[in-house]
Amino acid sequence: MTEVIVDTDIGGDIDDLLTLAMAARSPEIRLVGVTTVGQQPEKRASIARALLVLNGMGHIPVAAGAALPLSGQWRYEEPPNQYGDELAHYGTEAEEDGADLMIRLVNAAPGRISVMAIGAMTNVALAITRSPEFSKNVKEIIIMGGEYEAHYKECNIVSDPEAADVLFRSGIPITAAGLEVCLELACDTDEVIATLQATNTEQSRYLAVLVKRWKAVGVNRPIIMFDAIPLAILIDRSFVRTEWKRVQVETKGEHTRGMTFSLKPHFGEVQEGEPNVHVCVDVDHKRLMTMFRERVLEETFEAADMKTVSEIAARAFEGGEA
Ligand SMILES: [Ca+2]
Repeated sequence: MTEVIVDTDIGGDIDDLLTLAMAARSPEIRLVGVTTVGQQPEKRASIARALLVLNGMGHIPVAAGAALPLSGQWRYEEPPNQYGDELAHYGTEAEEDGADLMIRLVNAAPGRISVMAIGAMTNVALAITRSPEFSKNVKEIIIMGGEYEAHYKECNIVSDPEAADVLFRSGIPITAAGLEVCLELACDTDEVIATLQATNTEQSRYLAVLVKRWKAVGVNRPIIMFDAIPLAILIDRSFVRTEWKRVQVETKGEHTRGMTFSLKPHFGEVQEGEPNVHVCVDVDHKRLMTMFRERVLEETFEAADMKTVSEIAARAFEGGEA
């Protein structure tokens, strides 16, 4: 079974929360840790930990990670919008930060753990630079990040271009879902809230409250489940079709800083350097949205071997990390 660390800026856009909920309800993977990145990472960790506790997974370590990008300054202020004081007591209790938790888990199980990075790549870059063994020991890193069809500063890369650059140069097997393959994963916010309320479980009520808080900030678009694609890849790689490309991150350009770059040759030119990223070029959006609906919104999905939340917890304890 695929063992997964979710590295997330949960509390910002709402898809992180809903994706983590789906990860907790997916028997194909085993969550082994959650790390947070972004402004006020402790509050983000509380949001994640409360969700895990609701799923009987309170023993899974959650660590607050980088509060600042490698450059020392975020592009704009974006404190977690879904946090409420009622979540304060779901503290992380972790003494290590996000990067150190990643390093500890990955280096203790060489070749076994995948990292799903769905925020800025800061924690991942810190893990790579702090531990010489990390890059060799991590199984793979699957990211939501970049834009591979157009010139666009996708949020997870532009938030910390230097960190993304460290990752893309690391030699770690990388799969990337760029912005262009995510946009079809849109769902109506009010319908999501209504469905969660109708489902009326402990988890769905929690999710509904947080989706409402996110909506109240005034995001002028539907929910887009960007971050569900890396999870889908971990559940079943046939969700996507990829192309093996050489990807670099622009860190200096006046107009291009934070863009991902991959040469599209007109005359057979070959880009310098070896391919380093499996870039998603096609995604089965319909199948993914059906899975999201069954597992998170309606909770109608019951895997044969995962009938109750307590069984989910029991499975996780099998790994001995409790
Ligand atoms: Ca995210």
